[in-house]
Amino acid sequence: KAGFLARKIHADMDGKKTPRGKRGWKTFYAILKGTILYLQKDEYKPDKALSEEDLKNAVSVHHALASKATDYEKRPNVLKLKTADWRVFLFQAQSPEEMEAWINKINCV
Ligand code: I3P
Repeated sequence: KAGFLARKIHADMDGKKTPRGKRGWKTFYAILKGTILYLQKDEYKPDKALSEEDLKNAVSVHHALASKATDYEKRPNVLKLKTADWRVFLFQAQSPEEMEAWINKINCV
């Protein structure tokens, strides 16, 4: 599964609220491959190697939980991802259908 997602980092690895200055929304081209959600700055190009930044932004969704972010009302089509290492991300999809598709794919990993 792949497509554009806007990401907001809500909590860091210790489960603590991500500090101000690092809480902004940023759009990525997301690709779910196996148990890894890759977040690339640019659209996927088969021949291009992943940059160091792409690798840093990659998230393991193994034992993670995705759900609709019902408590977040500022943007539509937002899902919440809680990872096994207690990070929390919000991801905004481009439609309600895309949001559902991402939630299902992530939870079926
Ligand atoms: C954040 C940025 C986010 C905002 C967040 C700010 O600032 O403006 O868009 O979240 O508010 O802290 P920065 O880019 O300096 O980290 P919303 O879009 O959800 O309002 P928050 O701290 O209340 O999450």
